Amino acid sequence: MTYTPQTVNAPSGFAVPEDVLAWVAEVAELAQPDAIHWCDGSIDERERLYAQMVEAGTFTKLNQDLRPGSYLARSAPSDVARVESRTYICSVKEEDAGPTNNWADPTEMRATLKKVFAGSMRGRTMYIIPFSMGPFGGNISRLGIEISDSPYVVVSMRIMTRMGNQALQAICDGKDWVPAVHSVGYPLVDADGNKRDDLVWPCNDEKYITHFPETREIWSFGSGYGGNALLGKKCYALRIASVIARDEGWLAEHMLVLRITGPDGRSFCLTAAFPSACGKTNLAMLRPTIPGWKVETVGDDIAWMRPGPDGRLYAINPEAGFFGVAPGTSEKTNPTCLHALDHDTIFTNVALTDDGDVWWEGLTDEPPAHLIDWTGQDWTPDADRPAAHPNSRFTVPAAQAESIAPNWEDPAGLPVDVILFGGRRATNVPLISESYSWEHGVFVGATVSSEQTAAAEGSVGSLRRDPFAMLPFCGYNMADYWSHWLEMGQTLGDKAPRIFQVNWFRKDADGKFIWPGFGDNSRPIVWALQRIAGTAKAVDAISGRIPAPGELDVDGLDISDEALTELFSLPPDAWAAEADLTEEYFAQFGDKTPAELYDQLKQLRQRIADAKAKA
Ligand code: GTP
Ligand code: SPV
Ligand code: MN
Repeated sequence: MTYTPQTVNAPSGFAVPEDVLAWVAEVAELAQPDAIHWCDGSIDERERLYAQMVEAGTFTKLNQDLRPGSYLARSAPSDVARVESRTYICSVKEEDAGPTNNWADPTEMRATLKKVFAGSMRGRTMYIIPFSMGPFGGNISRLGIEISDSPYVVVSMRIMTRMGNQALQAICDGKDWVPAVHSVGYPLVDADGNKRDDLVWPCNDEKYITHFPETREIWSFGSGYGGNALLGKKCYALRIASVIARDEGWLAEHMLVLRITGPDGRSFCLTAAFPSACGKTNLAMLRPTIPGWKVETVGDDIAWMRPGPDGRLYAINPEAGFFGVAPGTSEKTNPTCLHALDHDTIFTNVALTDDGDVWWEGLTDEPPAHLIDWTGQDWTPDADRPAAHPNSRFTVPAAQAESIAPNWEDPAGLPVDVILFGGRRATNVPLISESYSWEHGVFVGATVSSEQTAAAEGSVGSLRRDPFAMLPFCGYNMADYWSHWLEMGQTLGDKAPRIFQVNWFRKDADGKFIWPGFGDNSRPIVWALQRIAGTAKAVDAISGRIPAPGELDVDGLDISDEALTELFSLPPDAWAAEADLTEEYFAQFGDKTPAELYDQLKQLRQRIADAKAKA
């Protein structure tokens, strides 16, 4: 097939800009699809794709009495999470990607991509997916177009972004857009015209998730899963957007956004950066166990934040849906989330019950007697493997959460009062601790470590540095990113949000979580808000300011004094060892590491020395 800007099947009624048509034609010429479909975002279109995927075996229609409008997809066992080892930042200069990213020379990567994309869509339909990250209007939201040969990506993007005609119209009106090209890399016809059957989850063993920060382009090959394939999410809203944000003076962050209101009616906007599978979705839908407090959800994974006309920092959720971790979600841990999944949800890699419903580890105390596991095999409770993949997920419209904030789609965003940084730490890091200053907060963010989860390939449980929970998502040199955060503090001045560090995951000697977590996470958060309101007391400690004795509300909580003490214990020797590791960590960024962070390290060491002297 030969494609030109005139023959890419552009929808009538839209004055599609020449550059869009030329780009679509160029990708079509390269990938050689059988057909091109421009997605309008309609329900008709969605229903056609759902039916087509059921027919192809990609989707299993769930019991429509139990889960109306809901489907189950099982991915290939080799395609279940983000592949950080195959994720590249292709900046012109290697130092602009920095030591924490995989760098590839842009010219070489373009040549590689040309090779793998050549004919990669043969026998398939190429979908043109116009989308907006963020609600239409305002000066924080931005547009994109994803080209993909995966109908699973189309229907997922319809939930996760504002996808379809309204986004295309905004692009026709001349708004800036980011191009993103995706192929599962499994053509159905080879160069000689030989056909092969499709797979239920087509993908390729060779994967490339590539970003070109200077030209703001995304190319992804070989995976159909999550952040590898829904290119509006991590690729655009974090990796490319973090670069745009640096250039334009705003922040693109791996953060949930929520509004929390106290008994006196005062509301606060809170954002929180936790690494993947460390509790953002759960906190975003928190049901406080402290009476009189209420949480409303704005976003569960990404925040775009920009200084507003009054000099405060305003946050939007650029997404329209939740792509959340299923295992562990239950009536006890996150009822709000569970209820959102009652209908119109796409489940990926969870288990199927005999009555056509879904199940995952942690959903119920007792597993059902029989299931079809995420690989499609029979499963019984005596099996020595999980029924749902540890990174199995749901894709659900954000509006389906009963906790959704009434103003969650305000394009102007919400003014942020408080920022939390956290991770999974069995030791050392206290339940909550207040930063001494913005610079100290940036130091805390820059030194976050967390135990690795199943959200990416790698060894689950091992401790790794994950600064600002952005390790896999920062589109440029991490040390330059820290400098950008320090500059933002200068811009915001005394209107800057206050920064706290939290850790829900401290364990006792038996390896059990000390803190009950979930709804009770409202307790340290309320202390933080009372600090901002000036009504709670703190004491200076190694990590920052921690609640003065009796200041953390543990009313009605069954927790011993020893456990509480343990949650805030800050062993100076362990902290000294961490400080040494931090110095080594900073050293790998050479002279890019901001002097302010070395100054903070010095102050930390002073506090450690003071604590030792006192002991
Ligand atoms: P991504 O979508 O990968 O960015 O993850 P996330 O940060 O949104 O993580 P999520 O809220 O889905 O939580 C992941 C896992 O952590 C789930 O299995 C939760 O049950 C568990 N979890 C969340 N909050 C808590 C908590 O307060 N305590 C404990 N012990 N576990 C928690
Ligand atoms: C994460 O890994 O942080 C996610 C899931 O939110 S994915 O979209 O696959 O990146
Ligand atoms: Mn995430």
